[in-house]
Amino acid sequence: MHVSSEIFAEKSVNFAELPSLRAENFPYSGPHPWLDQPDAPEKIERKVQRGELTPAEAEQCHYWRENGYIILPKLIDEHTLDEVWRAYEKAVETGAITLKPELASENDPYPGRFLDPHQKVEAFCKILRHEQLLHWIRVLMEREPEPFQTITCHKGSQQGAHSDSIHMTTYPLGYLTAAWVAFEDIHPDCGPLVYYPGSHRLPYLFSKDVGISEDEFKARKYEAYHEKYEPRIQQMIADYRLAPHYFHAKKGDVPIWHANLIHGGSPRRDLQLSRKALVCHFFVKGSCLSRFVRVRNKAILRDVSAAHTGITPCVEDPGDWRYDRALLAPFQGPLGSRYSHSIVPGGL
Ligand SMILES: O=C(O)CCC(=O)C(=O)O
Ligand SMILES: [Fe+2]
Repeated sequence: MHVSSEIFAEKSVNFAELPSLRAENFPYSGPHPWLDQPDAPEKIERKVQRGELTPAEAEQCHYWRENGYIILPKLIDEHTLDEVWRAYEKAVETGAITLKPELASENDPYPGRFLDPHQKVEAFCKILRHEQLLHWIRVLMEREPEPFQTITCHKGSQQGAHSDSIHMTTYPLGYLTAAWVAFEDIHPDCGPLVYYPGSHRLPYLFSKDVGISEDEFKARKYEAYHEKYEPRIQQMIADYRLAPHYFHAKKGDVPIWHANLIHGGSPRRDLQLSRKALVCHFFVKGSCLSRFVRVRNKAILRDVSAAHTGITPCVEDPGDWRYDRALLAPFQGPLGSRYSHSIVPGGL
């Protein structure tokens, strides 16, 4: 499949002139991802007629448009999963990776999550660059995926419901996808991933919308999100009567979700049950990613700046993997409310 890597925002941004990478400093810019646009159903059918999509892919595209996720049963084979997890456990044993306890209670037998294990255990790249997985993201985004983050877990995260766009925002908006890989059969009591079909069609909600200023984020970090953002998401779930779905996966099943799908980790009803999984986050070439942008992604910033303005990037020092403080602030502001389509309360 041919997909373009060119910078594609409709409006250029001079990164060097922005006071910070927050959405209120950005122009509103499309294009919205093709499956979020009003003519997507016709476009899907045209692609089938031209042989660019198989009927099965077209069905998944319609499903994505409607629900904000797709599920790919048994996408990753057992052998690969076992080999990758063994390599991960070995890195833990040898001390290459140290897992924090993140105990849910005293009798919680499992360690906490680990960010970016693929940087320590190369085997994870077999999944992060899995050809079929990348193919599906190309289908959904019409763009070349750019893997940038992984998270492993032995147990349910119990993470509050959220849209990934609050933590990882792309410019233009909507070009983030997440793939969640089940490394074992998922028991209903282990705290499965919970998601709200159709919630991706609601307006994006950013920090400013919920009253989190740059200073507050610097001072309070995630406390501010627990206190101000997560209750607003719960309110949206109630207002729009969104129904929770639980991902009772079989080993090797992979859901991919939309940048704005509301999801989280449901409560662990039985703490003795594990939930071995890997989350992979992608954006696409030609877009830029704010928040948790690491120095390696400066190349993208540089491309965007150079293409549009000829200005050098606002951060330096390639090869340094520290979080870049200048890029930590989330986008916020009017992008969400101007998003192309929304849903009616109770209309799902
Ligand atoms: O694994 C989970 O429970 C949630 C993970 C998640 O929300 C994410 O990585 O974006
Ligand atoms: Fe998430």
